[in-house]
Formats: sequence, structure tokens, C-alpha cells
Amino acid sequence: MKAFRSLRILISISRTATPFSKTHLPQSFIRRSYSAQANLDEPTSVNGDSVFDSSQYSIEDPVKKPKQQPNWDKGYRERVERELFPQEKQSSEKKDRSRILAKALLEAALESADDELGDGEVREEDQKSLNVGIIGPPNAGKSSLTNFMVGTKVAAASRKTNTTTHEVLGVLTKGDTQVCFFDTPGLMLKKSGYGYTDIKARVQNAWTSVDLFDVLIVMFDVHRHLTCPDSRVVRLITYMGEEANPKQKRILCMNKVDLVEKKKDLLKVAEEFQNLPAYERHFMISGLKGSGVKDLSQYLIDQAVKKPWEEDPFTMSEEVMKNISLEVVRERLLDHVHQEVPYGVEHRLVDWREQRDGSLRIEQHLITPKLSQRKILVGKSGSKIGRIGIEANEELRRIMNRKVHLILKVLLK
Ligand SMILES: Nc1nc2c(ncn2[C@@H]2O[C@H](COP(=O)(O)OP(=O)(O)OP(=O)(O)O)[C@@H](O)[C@H]2O)c(=O)[nH]1
Ligand SMILES: [Mg+2]
Repeated sequence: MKAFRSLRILISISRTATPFSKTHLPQSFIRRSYSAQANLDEPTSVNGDSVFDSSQYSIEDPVKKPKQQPNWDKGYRERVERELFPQEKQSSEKKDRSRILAKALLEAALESADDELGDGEVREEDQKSLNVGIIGPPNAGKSSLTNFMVGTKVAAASRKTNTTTHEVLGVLTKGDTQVCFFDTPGLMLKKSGYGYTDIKARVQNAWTSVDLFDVLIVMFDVHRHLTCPDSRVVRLITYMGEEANPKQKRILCMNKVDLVEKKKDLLKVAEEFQNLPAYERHFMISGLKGSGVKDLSQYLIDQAVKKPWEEDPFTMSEEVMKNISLEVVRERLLDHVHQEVPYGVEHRLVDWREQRDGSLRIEQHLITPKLSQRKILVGKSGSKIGRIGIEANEELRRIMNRKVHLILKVLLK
């Protein structure tokens, strides 16, 4: 595990005196963990309907991945490049030509070209990094922004609240700079300053190490705030903006501006939060549609300091990919299964294996506490879990740019 993440886990485990520390659950329990084997002490029964197995469906294969290429779908990245760095894209062809020429000249000048850097590679001493945490109330759009910035889906986003259940990492690498985004579960504060009981453990996890981020984005849904102001949200924003932290820059992001019809209403909200000393900047953005995100990403890139990158810019780590596989299925689960059912499901990754033909075998178990919930999740003759499986499988194939054999089993606790 990388240094920053390891440090955060250590700190979150060792801290017990935070405002949210009533629960003494070790933080490592709250983090998503992966087991290589199914937990066999589960008294579960499986029938044919409750299993989705993608090998029984014909799902189109992604284009074969050429060697030395990123292991995700480049289409997503290209869209981000277009949205966030448009001029650079336009002149890239010209740049390519000059790069080829410069490279040829350099090669001629150097006796040995052994230490030459490949395209996109940056010497460790020239690398810049920034760790950015995104916090805010449920449904503010934290995960949507993370996905947009990163250029691929790393976190589930849904109109339902409490979609994100644990911290998710997304990485943007541009030139010599790498920005690591940490998307967190929605935070809520009661008048007492404590988190709500049901989500306390998650809130605690997100808060214990909030100070470690170089930049903290506090985000809220400005459209919702204009239509029905929520005192809990105001409390959170105010609380986070009251005291400046000399080691951390905090910025306020008013999200979902695309939904606000009268743009002058945005000024009202900006005025409402203008006298909070801890916020260095305010941004009005649409994390879903991308407006304002270019300025935000440029601001973040400018904050980066000389520090070696923690993540490989070309290859998603297995840890990140495993997490994406769970997030993609969770998003589909929230799309297709309603009310409280998806929230009670225990979701486990039980097998992750590269097959000889280069494809990936992913097996996940969805464990429900009640038989009735299991039936809902399975659907008539397996129709619901089948739908979830097909959609998730298609998306995983696109994201991972390879054939994925997805198996979902719905089990009873
Ligand atoms: N119109 C619009 N919708 C948005 C925007 N950002 C997010 N959404 C939608 O808002 C809903 C919630 O988005 P998420 O990204 O899941 O929000 P979140 O803050 O991560 O939510 P939790 O994980 O539950 O805390 C989804 O339906 C998104 O599509 C935006 O800028 N504009
Ligand atoms: Mg989320």
C-alpha cells in the first residue's frame, strides 16, 4: 500500500479521541476489504436463479488491448482531456511533431539513450503530487466529481443517498503532476456536532484523517440549498470553514449549478458563505456536466508540490480495479433495487483472477439478511440479478478494456 494511504489508515486506527469516536470499531474494519475465498461459514443456499454468470450471455468484447497501453478505456480519458485541457488537445499533433524532432536531436546528442524517458514518464525528482479529500453531505455529487476528474468510473454515483460507503481513490495525472482524489461517504452533523448513529462509523472514518489531505474540497448541492435549505448542510459547511488549518487549503464547491435556472441566485449563496476564513476559494461547478471543473482542476494542479507520485499513471493498481468492480455493481444495485433493500446487502468480492486468455474472472457475493430481500434481489426467474449483472459486466469490460467474466451470487445470511 502506498505511503499516504498507509499513513491515513494508521492515523485513523490510532486516533480514538475524535468527536466521533464513540464507536471503537477499528477503522480497518470499516475500510472495504477483499477476501480471496468465499466465507464458508455462511449457511447459504444457492439455486440457479440466484446466480448471474456472464458466460451464459453474449456480451460484446472490448477492443483488444494493445501492449504498453493504459489498462482502462482511453475514451473516458480523452473526454476529460477535451473538457479540462482543450487547447493542449488541439495543438497535440503539432506538439507530437516537435516532440519527435526534439527526441531525434536528443538521441543524436547523447551517446547512450538508455535512461531516456517514455511518453508520459517524468523523472522522480521532477514529479509533483497533491492529495485531495472530497467531503460533503450525502448526494452532493462527490463521487460524480471524482469520476469526472479521473476520467473513468471509480466510485458509484446514484440519486439515492449514502451511495458511497467507504473511501474511494481516483487518480488524475497531467504532465508532471499527479492529483489523488479521495471520495468519502456523505457526512452529516447533528446539532451536537456528532454524526448520526447509523452512519457514525463511516463518518468517523472519513473525519479522523481529514486533516491529512493537502487540499480539502467541501462540497454541497447548491440547487438543493436554494430550493429547500437544509440546516444540517449549512452547519457542516460553516463548521468546516470556521478555523483555518495552516497545513491544509480548504475550498468550497457549490455543485449542480446546471440545475439552477436563475444564475443570479448563485450569488446569494456565494454571499451567504463568503465570511468563512478557512475557505481559500469558492468554485461553482457541475461535477456531472463539467462546467467550472476546468478551473477547479487547474487550481488543484497549481497547488501540487514536488513529491514523487504514489500511483502508476498508466496502470490502475489491482486494489483500485477491485474496488471499481464493487462500485460498478453497487451502482447497478442501487439503480434496480429500491427502498432499504440495497443498504442491507453485504457485498463481497470473493474471487479476482486473471485467466490464461487475459480475461478477468470476478466473483462477488451479495448477501441479504432476509429471505424476502433475497427474492427481491433475484427477481422473477433471476431477472433482476441478471439485469444488474449484464449492465455491470458491460461497464466493467469497457472500463478495464478486456473481457470480464462476472459472477454474482445472491446468498442468504
Ligand atoms: N444535475 C446534476 N446532477 C448531479 C451533479 N453531480 C451529481 N449529480 C447527481 O446527483 C446524484 C448524487 O451524486 P453522487 O455523486 O452519487 O453524490 P455523492 O455526494 O457521492 O453521494 P453519497 O455517496 O451518497 O454521499 C446522482 O444522481 C448524480 O447524477 C451535477 O453537477 N449536476
Ligand atoms: Mg458518493
